[in-house]
Amino acid sequence: MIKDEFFTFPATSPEKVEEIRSKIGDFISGSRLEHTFSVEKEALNIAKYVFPVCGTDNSHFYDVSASALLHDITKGLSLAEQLELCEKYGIEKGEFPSCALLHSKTAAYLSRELFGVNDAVFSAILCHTTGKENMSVLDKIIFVSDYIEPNREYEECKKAREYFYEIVSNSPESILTALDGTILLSLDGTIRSLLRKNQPIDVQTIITRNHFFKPN
Ligand code: DGI
Ligand code: FE
Ligand code: FE
Repeated sequence: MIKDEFFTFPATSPEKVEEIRSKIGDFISGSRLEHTFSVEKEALNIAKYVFPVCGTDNSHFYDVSASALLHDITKGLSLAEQLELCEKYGIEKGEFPSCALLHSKTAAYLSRELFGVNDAVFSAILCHTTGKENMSVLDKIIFVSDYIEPNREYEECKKAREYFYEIVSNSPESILTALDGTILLSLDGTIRSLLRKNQPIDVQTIITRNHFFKPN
């Protein structure tokens, strides 16, 4: 049985998840809201395979829902608003401040202030864009479901989705290896897409990519 730090936290309550669900539309709308609900569905499905392997109890499904529902809560804010929140919460702006890179950090802090999310949920929201070394199982579930949820139509997302579910359907006991492999595919896809668009690559994206990279 794999012991993960995530499962040592007291779980988010069902009432808290319903409170979040009822308020999420005040922050995001349209396709972003659809993406959010799709990430929740995907993440709960992945957790259904992961939890038995880790011997966790079902109360932690509420952590999965809370993290998924809140992960992009600040995605609609302007860069100026993101920077204001960075100032307020003491968030490091990084070398190339952008909404793409700051929304995960501002979302984690805002979620903690507004909904009192636990440290496991805070971490999953905080690292959902660049990943990090030593990700918890919850961090990984959210990272992967954000990339492979069915509303994402990029070829690279579809391939990552196929890769993940092929492993899961053939050998469900390999789910944790499948998660790690999908994180690598996702980061490679993101880096390629950023290079095509001539965008800067956050140093954490590279660190995470190398962490998950397995030499032949
Ligand atoms: O918020 P989502 O669109 O659901 O997904 P996300 O949080 O994974 O990614 C948001 C955006 O961030 C996406 O357009 C790709 C971009 N991104 C990811 N890693 C990096 C990055 N942008 C830059 N400039 N550098 C990165 O390392
Ligand atoms: Fe995001
Ligand atoms: Fe997202």
